[in-house]
Amino acid sequence: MSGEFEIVNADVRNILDSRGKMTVEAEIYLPGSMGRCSAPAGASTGKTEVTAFPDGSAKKSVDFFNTKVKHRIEGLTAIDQIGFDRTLKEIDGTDNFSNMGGNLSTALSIANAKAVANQLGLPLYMYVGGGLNRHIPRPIGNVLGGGKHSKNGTTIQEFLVSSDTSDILTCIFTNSLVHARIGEMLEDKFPKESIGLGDEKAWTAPIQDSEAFEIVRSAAREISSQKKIKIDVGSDFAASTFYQKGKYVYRERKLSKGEQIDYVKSVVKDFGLYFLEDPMDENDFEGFAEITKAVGNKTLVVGDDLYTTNPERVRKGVEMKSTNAVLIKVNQIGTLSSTYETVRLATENSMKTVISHRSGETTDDFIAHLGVAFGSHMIKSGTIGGERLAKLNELVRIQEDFRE
Ligand code: 2PG
Ligand code: MG
Repeated sequence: MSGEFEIVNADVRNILDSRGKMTVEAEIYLPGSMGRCSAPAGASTGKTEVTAFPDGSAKKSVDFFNTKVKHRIEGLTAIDQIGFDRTLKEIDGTDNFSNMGGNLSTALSIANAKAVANQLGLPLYMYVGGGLNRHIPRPIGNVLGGGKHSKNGTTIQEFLVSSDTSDILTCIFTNSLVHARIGEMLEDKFPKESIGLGDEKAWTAPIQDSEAFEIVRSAAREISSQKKIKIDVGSDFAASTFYQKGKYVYRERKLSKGEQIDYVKSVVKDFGLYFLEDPMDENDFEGFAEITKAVGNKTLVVGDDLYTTNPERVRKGVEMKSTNAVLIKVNQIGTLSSTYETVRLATENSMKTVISHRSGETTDDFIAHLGVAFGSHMIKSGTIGGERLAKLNELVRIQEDFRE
């Protein structure tokens, strides 16, 4: 049995991500199959994420692999995913993957799972996730934004939409119609200027946050009434990115913690937000809890930088009732096994999970499979752009399997 799943070769190379920056791609070979995975990279990273690359260098990750990792993982039994991931941690020797880089460990860990799934003749979503109920997550996508994902955009990072239909193709197409409508609205507003796209292909323009909420709501309403599909609106504040010296610093004003909580509550109410990510600084578990208490019955309050897919931090969030949902990004924690532990912990404590892309992506579609395997409530993966649609179109294909 173990022969069939023995790692006979492993390789890593540098490739480019959607921002044109270097990342890593890993390949794990078994006697009769291969698994390949490339890792994405964030721009608005949480402080407690594992290190993406040693000294910020994707090339150093490859060097580390060739000298320290390759000979140690060749010969391992790939079907023991926990053992494989534990070995990666041992080789790295730190608690945040700062020697090999969490992007290398992510690529290796997922490539290993893909190799086994391929050897078993199963899609990745069927192989991963034992004990969790499989479910097709509903796509939510960024249509307008700023923050660290563009220059001179809004202070708030993302304004998102999610069409409330279980048919994935209809959902992602309707989301993209809202994106297109927003483009037209911005063209009308700035007839003499060219309007750009941010890292995730959401529109970016020199507008105020309040105006962005208005634009997204009105575009969503228009498309909703045309298509007769309810469209939910959401936002990722990524509040840590504009939290400075105890204040939330917007372009036009600075808010104290109490004022930020009031402001967040008011936008949730005024714009009927269904999805609300990182409205407070990443260390303010208590501020999150206040917001969840106020709006959590109707709104998904999601922790991203707050939790960084870390089981310890999610445990704290459960105890403090900080949120009712967790954003899941494998490269925040560095391995599939640790990610699974976080998802299981969240699910057992009635927190919903939202699987997510990063702003710098590759065309790898593994998050579509993990979202299904983990029974995630939603998948955040943009609305347009090849690297975003690689995941969303894969979800269209996966849904066909569920219908057979
Ligand atoms: C986020 C992500 C993805 P980044 O904050 O949720 O949208 O951005 O990958 O830059 O952390
Ligand atoms: Mg976020």
